[in-house]
Amino acid sequence: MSRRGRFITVEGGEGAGKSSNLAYIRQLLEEAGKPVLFTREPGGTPLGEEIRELLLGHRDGGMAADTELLLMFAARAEHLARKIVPALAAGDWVLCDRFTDATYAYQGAGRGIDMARIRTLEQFVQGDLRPDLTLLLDLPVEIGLRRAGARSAPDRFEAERTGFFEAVRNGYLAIARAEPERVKVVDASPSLPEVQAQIREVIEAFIAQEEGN
Ligand code: Z5A
Repeated sequence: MSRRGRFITVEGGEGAGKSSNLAYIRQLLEEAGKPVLFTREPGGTPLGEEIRELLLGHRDGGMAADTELLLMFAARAEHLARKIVPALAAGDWVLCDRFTDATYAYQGAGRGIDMARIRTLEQFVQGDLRPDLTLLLDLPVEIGLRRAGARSAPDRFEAERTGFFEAVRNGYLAIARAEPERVKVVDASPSLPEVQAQIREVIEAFIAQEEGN
């Protein structure tokens, strides 16, 4: 595939402040003259948003872990085919709220699904496509849960126990340790302006590096 745009993803656990910071990242990219397509997972397309409803719904008994995994990748296949790949090919920069790192963190580290099975699905659905840059908003679980609790009623994921979120956080940090070039860890525990100062530094460095290439 010809890839003229860049693919940036934002990840983090509960209450990490993704929503609060995505608009800021978009603004930084647009100020630098990059055409930005903003999207999210699970979701991003009409069918993907329907799958999101199934995944986040408050339904008795939830769903089997494998069902959840396959629905995440079903939504992703649709998202890639209809939105992400065409946008990148057209030269847009795609800014995505969560992507496959979330599957490794939530379904892999959190639910205990074998990482090798996730890797197989990743390769099947994405081929060689991976994000160019990932910002991981990291903070201690108890601070995140306090922030999220103050925000709204919990969805099916948010109602999980603390141990689950500790595993998710560790899963994300393991990815960051394994791929330090792609995954930049932002300390999301200080005030919003302090978090944004770190984000600005990461985004400016990435743009400078891409423009140098
Ligand atoms: N999921 C999955 O399991 N597997 C996958 O492959 C994918 C997803 C792609 C939905 O995601 C769920 O899907 C998610 C993982 C799963 N489940 N969970 N949990 P989502 O991204 O839509 O859901 P979310 O995690 O709830 O994201 P969010 O809405 O962006 O929330 P947030 O990161 O917690 O951000 P926030 O709303 O901006 O911040 C929370 C509160 O903290 C809010 O009141 C802010 O005003 C406050 N805040 C933010 N920053 C600060 C600072 N710096 N100081 C003080 N207060 C702050």
